[in-house]
Amino acid sequence: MKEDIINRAKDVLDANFQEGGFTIPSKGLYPFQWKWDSGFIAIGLAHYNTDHAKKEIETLLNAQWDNGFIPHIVFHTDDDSYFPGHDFHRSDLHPLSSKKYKSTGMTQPPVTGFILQDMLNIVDDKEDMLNFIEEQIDKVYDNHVYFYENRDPQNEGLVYIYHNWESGTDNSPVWDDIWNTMNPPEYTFERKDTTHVDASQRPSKREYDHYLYIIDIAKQNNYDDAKIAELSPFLVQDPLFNAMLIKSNQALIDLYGLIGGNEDKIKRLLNWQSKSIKCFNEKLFDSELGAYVHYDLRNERAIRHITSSSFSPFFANIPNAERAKTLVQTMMDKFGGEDKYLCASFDPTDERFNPRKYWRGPVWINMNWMLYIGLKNYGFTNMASQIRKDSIELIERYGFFEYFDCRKDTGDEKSTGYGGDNFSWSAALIIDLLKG
Ligand code: 2M8
Repeated sequence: MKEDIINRAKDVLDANFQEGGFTIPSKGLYPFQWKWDSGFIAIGLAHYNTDHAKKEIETLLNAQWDNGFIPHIVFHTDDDSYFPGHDFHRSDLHPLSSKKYKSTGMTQPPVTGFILQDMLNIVDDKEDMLNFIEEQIDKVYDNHVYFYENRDPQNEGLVYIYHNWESGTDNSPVWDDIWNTMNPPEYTFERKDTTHVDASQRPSKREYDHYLYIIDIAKQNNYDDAKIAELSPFLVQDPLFNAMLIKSNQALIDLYGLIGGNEDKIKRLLNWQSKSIKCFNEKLFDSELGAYVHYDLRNERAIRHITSSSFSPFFANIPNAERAKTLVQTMMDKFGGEDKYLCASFDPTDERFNPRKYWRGPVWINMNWMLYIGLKNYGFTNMASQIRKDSIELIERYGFFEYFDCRKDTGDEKSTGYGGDNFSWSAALIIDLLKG
């Protein structure tokens, strides 16, 4: 059974691998290279095709801008089956954007640091991988410099995102609080996602109006970070994004240590690290909810809802032992129970929860993978095993879908997985969970 899933997962990844040396997340729905997808995909590939794993990271980092920024989508090909495409995003407006690759002008969670470290841990030929890492690591470091220098206007050690697409958790109910502060124009455009996936599983047209409007503001200012910090109606310190930055900081410290030299970089990383962890704990923990939450920097207030991102600090070793216990208790109370698969992406007890709609409730394999590792490292073995088991069961039951209903009994015999099928990171991370 285990070997069968691994082989099927490899088939999914191989079918999604493109001539240009990168893997699309899912045929039809997502026809380009996405930043954090590529990272997760490289982990799966590292288990059986090191060359492809390296290529995946190389092609992503090749699209880096001269200011260290790494975009969230790299448009390697002209494909009009996705909206909004490069002609809407117009990365060329930024003076330091890549001249070679068209991309978006926004980013995604900074996974690349910890991905390089994971790749090294997975492969047999450590020397070869360490050479590869040595070639690439400064690009990842420069990306962290970009974040700390441009995305932290109050110099707190916490970086902001200026668009919900930067979070990766696109239509999380958390963003509803921000949409309530905005009134964007009605855009006329042709949705492409809903030709691939039923509209009930995707964001609404009105949500897309908000998404496009924020991009328009950034474009009017040529994607200038200082202007965005001043003007964007969306400016959020996201626990998931910052946890990934902290996890990647640590990976860079460890990897530079292995490579040798680079004392200045290590020192700088260590400074960021202690400041970031301290502020993360002071600012983003909500003791009444017993969980980490998002902070709306534009409107200076916490967004008090629990999501799977609330638990992401486990992954980056952020909570102390006592707080970790509180956090796991919250997870059990709100997201756990015999009738549910772990871990819903949004609090199932919250009225905004929707079990089948994208990031408003469904289980996602990348979040489960991260929570599994975090909980295991903290010694919460039962909870970690449960997450691993549930992830495998979901894939066995439904296939390599993008997301899944967390209810074990949906009352509907015809229920399936949701979103895109043959979804790359679901395949890649199941390989890692099964081999790990
Ligand atoms: C989803 O996001 C894209 C926009 O970036 C979309 O809906 O068109 C998200 O789930 C995101 O986290 C993911 O990276 C991307 C590709 O899988 O799809």
